[in-house]
Amino acid sequence: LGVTLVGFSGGQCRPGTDAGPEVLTQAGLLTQLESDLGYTLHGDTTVRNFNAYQPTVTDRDNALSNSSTIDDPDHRGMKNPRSVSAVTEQISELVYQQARSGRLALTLGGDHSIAIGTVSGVARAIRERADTPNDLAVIWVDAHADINTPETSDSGNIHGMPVSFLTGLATSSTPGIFDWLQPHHRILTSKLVYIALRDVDAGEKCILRENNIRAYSMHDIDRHGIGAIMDAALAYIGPETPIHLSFDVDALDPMWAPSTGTPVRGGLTLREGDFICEAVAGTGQCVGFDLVEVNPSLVEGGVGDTVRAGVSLVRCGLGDTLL
Ligand code: DIR
Ligand code: MN
Ligand code: MN
Ligand code: MN
Repeated sequence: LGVTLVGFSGGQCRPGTDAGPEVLTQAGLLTQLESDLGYTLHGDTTVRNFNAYQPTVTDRDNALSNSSTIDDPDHRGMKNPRSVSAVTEQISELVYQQARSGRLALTLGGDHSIAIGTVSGVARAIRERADTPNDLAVIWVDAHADINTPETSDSGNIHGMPVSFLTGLATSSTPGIFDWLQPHHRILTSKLVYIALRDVDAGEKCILRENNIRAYSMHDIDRHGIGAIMDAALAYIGPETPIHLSFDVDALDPMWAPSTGTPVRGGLTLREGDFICEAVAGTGQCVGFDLVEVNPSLVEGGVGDTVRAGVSLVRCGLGDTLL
């Protein structure tokens, strides 16, 4: 198992998401993966504070700045664009190294912008690996589609844009702002499947429709049940295709996961979330897994419920079985 712990919150506006990996590991998650599930952990099992990470600044705007904090003005409406670009570039390389070695790449976030790094790193590794003939598929479990382009986004928060950069629907050649993303990092829109959507922006709905992207909303789950939805999702992807599961904890109903930046009512039960993870693990095709958007600083009563939910999701995704 290749572990990457990403303390980062620059893809959205609420501080605290950077402490997600800390609270998950303090709850014993990594120890449980070793002792209960029998994994050997590789990678860096200490949390890295990517909020403090300073990008190498080469562009004209920043050459003038002498301050110790990054001068990172908005670009095409994106907030913290240089910081998020530099952090995701580094994550991409770390996750690539793990996936290239044939390890399942587990990343604990951090906000969902970090998936620009995780998915790109895994996609690149899978292209190079001889044991994986097909390109990577991504199952994005989220209340949100995270497929805004900089131009369609109302918020400017990059955690609402990772899928557009990963699919090439958004590109940038501006130095220091996602110009590192190359074709070998990208995934096809035809290999993307959404589950648990219920808060999709108007511009994102157009993008999903125009690109004929496979999406299962909460309505579909209510109508058919999570078992039938997972059967359909996995049949669409096919049995020979490696899968990256990117799980935003806000896919769960706030009853189960209240400590997250953008909770939306009417979400998955914890059992439905666990079932999704178990179903993906059961295919034997899972090569990458992210759990993101756990924010310990948001809820009066503490982060306990959300952490317990997160631990459960990761255990299920890594092959824990009920019996
Ligand atoms: C919204 C919210 N669609 C945006 N996105 C969130 O900012 O682009 N993603 N919260 O997780
Ligand atoms: Mn390959
Ligand atoms: Mn979300
Ligand atoms: Mn998300």
